[in-house]
Amino acid sequence: MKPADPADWVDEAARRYPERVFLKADTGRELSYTSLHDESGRFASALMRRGVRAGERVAAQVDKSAEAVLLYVACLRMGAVFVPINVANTPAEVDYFLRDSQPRIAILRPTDLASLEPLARRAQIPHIETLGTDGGGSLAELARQSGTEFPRSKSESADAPAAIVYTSGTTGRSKGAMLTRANLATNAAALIETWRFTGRDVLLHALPLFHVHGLCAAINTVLASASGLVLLPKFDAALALKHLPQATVYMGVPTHYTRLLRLPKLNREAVAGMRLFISGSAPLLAQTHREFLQRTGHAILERYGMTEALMITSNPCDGARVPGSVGTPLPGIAVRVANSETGAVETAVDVVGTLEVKGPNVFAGYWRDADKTRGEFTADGWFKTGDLGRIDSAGYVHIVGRAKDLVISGGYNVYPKEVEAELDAVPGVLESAVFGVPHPDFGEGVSAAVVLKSGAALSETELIEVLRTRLAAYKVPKRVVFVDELPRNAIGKVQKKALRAAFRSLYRPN
Ligand code: MLC
Ligand code: AMP
Repeated sequence: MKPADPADWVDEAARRYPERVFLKADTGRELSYTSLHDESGRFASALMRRGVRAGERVAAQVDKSAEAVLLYVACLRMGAVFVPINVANTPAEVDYFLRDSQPRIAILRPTDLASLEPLARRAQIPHIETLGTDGGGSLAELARQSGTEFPRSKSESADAPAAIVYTSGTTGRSKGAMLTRANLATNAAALIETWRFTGRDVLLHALPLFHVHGLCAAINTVLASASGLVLLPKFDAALALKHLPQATVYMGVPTHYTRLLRLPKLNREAVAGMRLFISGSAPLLAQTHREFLQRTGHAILERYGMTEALMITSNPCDGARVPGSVGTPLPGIAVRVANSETGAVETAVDVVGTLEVKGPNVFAGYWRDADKTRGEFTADGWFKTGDLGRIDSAGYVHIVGRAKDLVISGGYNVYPKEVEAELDAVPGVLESAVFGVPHPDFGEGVSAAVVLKSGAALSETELIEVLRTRLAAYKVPKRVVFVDELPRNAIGKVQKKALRAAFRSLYRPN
């Protein structure tokens, strides 16, 4: 059966289960599927009153709230392209996203209006509105004054983009991944099947809404299965633990699980009503898997995904959840291993190479960057993930590393190139290398080795402070070490492996 278009998820659920609770916020706010239909309709009407039409971009840098979810749902229903922006991004970063995505409207936090409006004006964005939490902001006001019905365009093509999600790249410049309606629809259907979502499920949502984990894997799966959502403003281990009794499913990054494990009250009783714990976005240590099982009786289900391909593989609900493996490809999706040097496809089991993926989950390309898009696909149309892995005899995928120079900190991707460019621009810095080493909380800690120009006197704190004005806080190195020279190989390439080995214990007191 063809999966329903995202525009129909809400109509369908509101028609069949009008009274069912869609969302409960920790503030006590509650939305039934009928209210979701009506309130998202008002947001769609409000956007249309600002001239937004199907296919046009709606950029949003807003705090997580029920209203932020309504805005996203409104975009899905009217065929507008949702462009979420991380709230941690600095004005310099936001400036780039606004100029690059060319939205019809930018929606900002009320507190950011004064600092960001000039940027949005310079980017020639026709409309700028604000959205606060708990009903604040000019867009929420406009929605209140708008009707619940809006003119529906003819059904959108399945290949039309539904969202552009920015992801940094090895070149240092972020690229917008265009996710189509079919990407969203088929991935939600595959996850419902694999994770056995039903209308009786309630997902405890503590992830940000500006990445595919919290937006697509979480919200879309709930919408497409007409299940429920308990929405927390952000991850806080104690708050999450408090709300677990209202939920049946939890999705998180490994840092969520290690932080939950630090709470003495996490035990079998605390998770008595839970059906499933899911982890992704970064490697889950087998040790975390084991500890969680011991404390709660739940084997965390690990899955693997990326912005350009949504969710790709998953361990099963029924069947072996193998610690250290990300499971098998989701229904309709194929994964293969290619030789990292030659690109030749490896057919033998357990051979390590670059993982490639093909299926209806794979994005339509990078926004306004056809060259970059071409470079990420093989000649026979497979998407090159840049992850290194092997497939075992049972068909389970094991990720063993990355071909791409990337640090994953607390589930956020940090591309060293972007951080190095900012470090190298600081007067007094000769050159730098950014790398990741084990970090007890974030999995990997973003770290920098810096060579100063002769005579320059810069401290670690000073460098970190400069970077904080340029980059989102999660990208800023937690530690900067000064070295006389960077380790290089015979052809002059910086040896990150040597840096990782030398500074392996940077965050581990010996
Ligand atoms: C916050 N900080 C981080 C950080 N998150 N630093 C490094 N890495 C991170 N991930 C900074 C804060 O700005 C703050 O800086 C300091 O660290 C301490 O903050 P905190 O209060 O401890 O952080 P917290 O707000 O609790 O955030 C931690 C977190 C969050 C793990 C809850 O990072 C998070 O929600 N991560 C999930 C990311 C995610 O959704 N990824 C999915 C990508 S999609 P200071 O110095 O100002 O105090 C994807 C595809 C897929 O990957 O497969 O899913
Ligand atoms: P992003 O580009 O932010 O969407 O991040 C995608 C990347 O996160 C992938 O290419 C992987 O490197 C990594 N990733 C996602 N899930 C997992 C996982 N379960 N285990 C290891 N790495 C993961």
